Amino acid sequence: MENQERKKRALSCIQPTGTPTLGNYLGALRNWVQMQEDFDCFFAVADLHAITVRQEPSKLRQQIVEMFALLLAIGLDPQKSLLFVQSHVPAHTQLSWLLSCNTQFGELSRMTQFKDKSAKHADNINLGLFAYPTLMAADILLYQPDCIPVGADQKQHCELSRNIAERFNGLYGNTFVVPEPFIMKTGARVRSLQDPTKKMSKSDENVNSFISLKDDKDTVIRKFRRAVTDSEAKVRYAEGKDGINNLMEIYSAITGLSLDAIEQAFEGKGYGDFKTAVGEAVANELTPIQERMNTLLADKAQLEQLMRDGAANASRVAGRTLAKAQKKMGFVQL
Ligand code: ATP
Ligand code: LTN
Repeated sequence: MENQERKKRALSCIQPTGTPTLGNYLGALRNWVQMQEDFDCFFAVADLHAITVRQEPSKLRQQIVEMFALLLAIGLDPQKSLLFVQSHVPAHTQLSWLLSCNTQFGELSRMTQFKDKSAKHADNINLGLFAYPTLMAADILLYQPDCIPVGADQKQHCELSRNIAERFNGLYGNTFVVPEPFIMKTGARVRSLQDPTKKMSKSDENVNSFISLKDDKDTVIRKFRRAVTDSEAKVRYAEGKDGINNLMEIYSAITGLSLDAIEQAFEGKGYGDFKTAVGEAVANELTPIQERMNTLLADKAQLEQLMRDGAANASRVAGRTLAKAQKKMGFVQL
């Protein structure tokens, strides 16, 4: 309707590489659930991005299904948000080629994730790893979103997507909405429990450094109890207390309490009590998600149907943008 304001559109994706961590949940996934109330949302499992590093096919297949189930289990509702798997919508790879020809080698060389991953996988620095940001730009621009909710580490890729969109619009005429990255504050950067100067990452070799969304209650509490802290033994947020700051931020993100309120609540108590409280709060948040996930995974036919519906709806939107970009660049439309 003309006088009814169009809801702003949001899009984000998550890679099905390993089991997501508490970092992925607080930094990305949980915000998506809140956003679906106010935005017209598109969320995808970025399986094509996952193969920029070597994946075992049978494991990848399972992780894609599990990640899709997780999106549903955390509370994303297919009636409110469009949920799909990236590889089910061929327009992503098609647009990515058009965008590749409008992206400079120098720009891609500056991406810190490319540098990090090249160092980490020195035996497989493939073209896909280098071109990753152009595929990500295609994921985004196909759906003409206004904003991209992501963790802080994806800001550089989002900026590049904006630059690509602006350049394309400038060269060929207005084609893409230029989206804003949307970085949530609390829990925006959850850190490793073993080395709080690093981000919590599911690909860390030390399993005690991260909370997997599949960890059971005892494991969650045990990992928090082992978290690296400092020797002050005082629950307060301050410079140089990275470990405690991280635990306070996690606790705040889960309970909604402010950092001040947490300091007050744990006044005079040691780190042991605090770590147990954080562990319990996190475990209580994760248990119902794990239960829903198990129910969903038990009905593969229903999951596949939801994937099919998502792919069909996403393809309609993406196909329109792809056709527009092809036409503007001079391809012959049949
Ligand atoms: P990998 O360990 O394989 O590099 P990852 O754990 O960093 O992966 P991604 O799949 O790259 O996770 O990220 C999915 C989303 O989760 C992104 O939006 C990212 O910004 C966010 N995210 C990942 N790790 C964290 C973290 N520690 N804190 C907050 N957000 C995070
Ligand atoms: N690169 C992102 C995942 C990703 C994404 C996207 C995020 C792929 N395509 C589009 C937002 C929008 C990551 O590694 N977290």
